[in-house]
Amino acid sequence: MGVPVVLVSAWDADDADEGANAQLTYSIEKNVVDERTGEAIFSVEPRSGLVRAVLCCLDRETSPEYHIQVVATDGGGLKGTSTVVVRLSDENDNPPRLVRQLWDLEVDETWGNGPPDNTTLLKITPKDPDANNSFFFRL
Ligand SMILES: [Ca+2]
Ligand SMILES: [Ca+2]
Ligand SMILES: [Ca+2]
Repeated sequence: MGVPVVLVSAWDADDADEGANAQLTYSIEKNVVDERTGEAIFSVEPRSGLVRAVLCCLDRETSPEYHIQVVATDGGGLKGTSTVVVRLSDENDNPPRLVRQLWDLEVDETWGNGPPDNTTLLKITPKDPDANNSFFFRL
């Protein structure tokens, strides 16, 4: 099923009372496929134009943006298309990683009362693929 993402709607100038001249069916022409399962990530309800996304497969760190092409087809097979761009917002779903497992340094024993001013002992850099990070360090 998936979560509703957007409702697309098309308009057909033909007479809605004349056969299926203006009876529209929605479909997805260019879909995005999950690389692991081969499953289509988006689906559209043929009558309403409601586009849904399968939540399992969305990952901003892998694909921050998706482009799909939605088509409206009338009863005579005439088509109109448009592109839907879906941008994922970020969830904090990745732990930060320190770039090294072991940090090895030597400290002068005369620094017992603190090192001279402006001495950088070690600069620790974490890596985190999420978009907005603020880190707290603790020894
Ligand atoms: Ca038509
Ligand atoms: Ca993620
Ligand atoms: Ca994230």
